[in-house]
Amino acid sequence: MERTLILVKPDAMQRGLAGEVLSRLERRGLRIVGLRLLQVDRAMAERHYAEHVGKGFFEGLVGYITSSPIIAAVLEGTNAVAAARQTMGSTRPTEAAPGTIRGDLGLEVGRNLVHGSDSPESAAREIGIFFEGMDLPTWSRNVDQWVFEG
Ligand code: DAT
Ligand code: MG
Repeated sequence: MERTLILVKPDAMQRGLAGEVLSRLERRGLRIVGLRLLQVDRAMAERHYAEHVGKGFFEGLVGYITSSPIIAAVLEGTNAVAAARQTMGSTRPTEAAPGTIRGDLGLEVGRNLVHGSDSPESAAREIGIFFEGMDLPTWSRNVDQWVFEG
């Protein structure tokens, strides 16, 4: 079982698409095990996007991700990282397949609605940033029914 860190980015929040974004991932079969509404500050943005520090689009990216409250979620399921990225679609919405979140709902790379971790290692690092010190619940699978264990 794998976990991934999802962010519902400011454009999705401002357009009233938070439920749509989470719903598509949830309907895929990923379960919510962590959820918060928060406003990211510059320090948190730099930590989260450390791999992009110094790139041409970095300042725009920080300005964007800090521009309104966002939702951070931890989703869990089989191959959660790859499954979420597939449901999100390619980074550039105009290259994302129809049927994906970005392919159906976006146009601009700088307004691409959603973040998803790119590897299990990134997921662990990013969950540590957004859910530091927080207990996440455990679900177990009982045949075809998900059972809450506390
Ligand atoms: P992803 O979000 O698909 O993992 P990424 O990690 O390469 O993509 O980049 C992080 C975010 O930065 C991406 O969602 C949108 C923005 N971004 C990436 N490349 C960009 C570019 N060439 N111009 C503007 N924004 C860009
Ligand atoms: Mg990325």
